[in-house]
Amino acid sequence: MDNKKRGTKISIIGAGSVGATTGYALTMSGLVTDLVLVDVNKDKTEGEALDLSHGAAFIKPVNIKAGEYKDTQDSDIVIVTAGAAQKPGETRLELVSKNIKIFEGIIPKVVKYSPNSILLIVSNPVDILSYVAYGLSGFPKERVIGSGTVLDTSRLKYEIGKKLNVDARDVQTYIMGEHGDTEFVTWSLTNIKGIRIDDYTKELNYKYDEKFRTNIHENVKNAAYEVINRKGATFYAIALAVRRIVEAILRDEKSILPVSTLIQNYYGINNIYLGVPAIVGRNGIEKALKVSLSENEIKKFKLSANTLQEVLYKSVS
Ligand code: 6V0
Repeated sequence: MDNKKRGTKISIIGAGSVGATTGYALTMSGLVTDLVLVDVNKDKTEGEALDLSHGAAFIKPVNIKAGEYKDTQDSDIVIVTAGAAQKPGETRLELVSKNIKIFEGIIPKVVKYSPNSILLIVSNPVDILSYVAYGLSGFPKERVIGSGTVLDTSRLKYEIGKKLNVDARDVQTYIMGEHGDTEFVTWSLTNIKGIRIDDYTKELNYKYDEKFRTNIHENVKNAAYEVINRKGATFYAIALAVRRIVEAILRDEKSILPVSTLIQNYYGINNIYLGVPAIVGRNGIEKALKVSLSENEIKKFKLSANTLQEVLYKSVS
């Protein structure tokens, strides 16, 4: 594969568990014609590229390469999953200074070769690093997207679906705020395919009370810890979440996804990246949507913003 773009090109910086699994999800999606993996660990990256390439007989053609930054030239989307991952017991926010340094090395090189790309940030803490990438890249805010609470929202739909014995895809709801410990459930917006959750649970005789809500929120908030404690990392579900965001972009779907985006004048919060429902299409974030939250949810949103602002302030000052 030369560097010239022929079809749809995606580069993934960081070919660890999340990067490689995202590559796998993308090769199966049929959305991509060129996939480039870049990582400081060359052997692993070459191994991943070969392993992915050997699926050639079962997928639509994709040129897959373990490369250098020059090979990422003219990417449509550059996904960043590089960096230190959470160790058991470590919070996402504890990763911040290590990963900011790594981003200072990565983002300028990405921008040099793909000045018109969309940056999709996945490394944690994803809201902070999306903001850092926004600053380092000089890209407009529309073209720097964090995976935000897309994964957490899927976990929430799974939990509610399991409790109410209904298809997770019929659960309409969001986790908003930080992808991390201060994230919260927008119960006030939650419905089952348009039916308010309190009506739905009443109709089907489920108890919908504070205990129900707290239980689900705790399970979602602690989901990553539960997986990391058992298998060391989470990667399948995030890879599908990333694939979903990529799909919305490449197909110009105008889908509403709770990605991390620059917050401006949102319940009095400004200049921070946080997960909020946004319209995602070929231009990236087409619009961050201001949703009506309850008093309690607004408080939680502000707490999430303040927590991240403090971390950001400490790590850049
Ligand atoms: P991993 O398996 O350790 O992979 C990280 C990769 O980054 C390794 O292969 C490293 O060699 C590589 N790397 C380190 N420094 C550089 C550099 N300067 N340039 C290029 N590559 C580099 O971690 P894993 O894949 O499990 O996680 C990656 C990141 O994704 C972590 O920050 C996780 O916390 C984060 N996740 C984010 C999620 C989300 O919802 N946003 C979900 C899961 C994980």
